[in-house]
Amino acid sequence: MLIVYGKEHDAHHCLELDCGELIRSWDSPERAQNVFNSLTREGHAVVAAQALPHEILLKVHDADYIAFLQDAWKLWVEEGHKASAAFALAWRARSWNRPDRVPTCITGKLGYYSIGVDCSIIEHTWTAAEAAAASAATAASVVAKMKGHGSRSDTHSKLPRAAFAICRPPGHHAMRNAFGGYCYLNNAAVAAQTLLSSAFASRVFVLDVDYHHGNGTQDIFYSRSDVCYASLHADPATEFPYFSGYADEIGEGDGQGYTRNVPLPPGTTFDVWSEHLESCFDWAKEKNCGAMVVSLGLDTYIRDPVSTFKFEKQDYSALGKRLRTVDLPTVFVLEGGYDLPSIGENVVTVIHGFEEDIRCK
Ligand code: Q9C
Ligand code: ZN
Repeated sequence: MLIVYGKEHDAHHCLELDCGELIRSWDSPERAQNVFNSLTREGHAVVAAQALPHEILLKVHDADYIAFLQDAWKLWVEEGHKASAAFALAWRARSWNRPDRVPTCITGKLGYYSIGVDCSIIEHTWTAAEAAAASAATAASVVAKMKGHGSRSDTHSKLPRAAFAICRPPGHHAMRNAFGGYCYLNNAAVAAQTLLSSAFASRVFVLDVDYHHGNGTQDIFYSRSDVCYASLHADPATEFPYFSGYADEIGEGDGQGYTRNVPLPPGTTFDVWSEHLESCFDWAKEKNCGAMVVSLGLDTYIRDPVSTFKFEKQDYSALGKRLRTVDLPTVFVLEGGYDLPSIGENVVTVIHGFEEDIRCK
């Protein structure tokens, strides 16, 4: 499978407030390096990302939010802050509702444009986030341009019509106008929008298999019917992002019925999870999507340090196989997954499950 990767993520490793302690973020550069090493060791070809088309970015994020991300580090330094990570200090409470008031100082803006303190902004955050989104856009463009009959496969190479973007920082928690959950730009949304804007598909299925609910992807497409968003994840009553991902969130306006949430209890195994995955496929089938974007988080793994789900190694092969039978042109986008010894291997297992019948011949 064609892999898209950019090294620019390396310089982004921010601080995170985790269980009351300030730590180096679980989202480390080694995560993406491991995925890159595992995929290249298996012989998958790698291309560099092309420049990110900002007209695509501005279809999924607000212009003032993008300007904030680009300027945040400069403002932090200009205001005389010495700390190496820019953190917010306050957020609007529920009854404190003045969205028209945008703070002019950086600490105020950080609260206005974020969802929490589990990540921060450092000097190279924008560069890394832009490169990750560019990788997602490039992977989507590649899939849209692949040769082959109809929409299904590249008949020349016999490989499925698919590409994999090694995105870091991840994206699915990034909302239209807020960062958080290690995410700044929503890479999966950029991929979906690229498939739509290139007129490759008129509706895209975004399937989110990360351990956490993709509140950002849901937010961006909540009132649109050209994207179907389905997510299986840990129950937000007890897990990040806490305020989004309940089963009764189904979309609104034109988007009503185009969002599906499956919250699952701590300790969920693949057997139980995959039954609910089937229900997501049944749900999506009627909607006539022309392409699929998979938000691939590996934090469902039993040894993942931030999660409670109990996926085993072979489950990732079964997942890959099942994704293939959906039979849609597919863009994979890397989301979470924090167990360094396994993340690369588990990604490879998904991809090889997806390509299995071809690779065995
Ligand atoms: N004690 C993604 O997987 N909190 N983001 C973890 C664990 C933040 C995860 C704290 C979870 C965000 C893309
Ligand atoms: Zn996650």
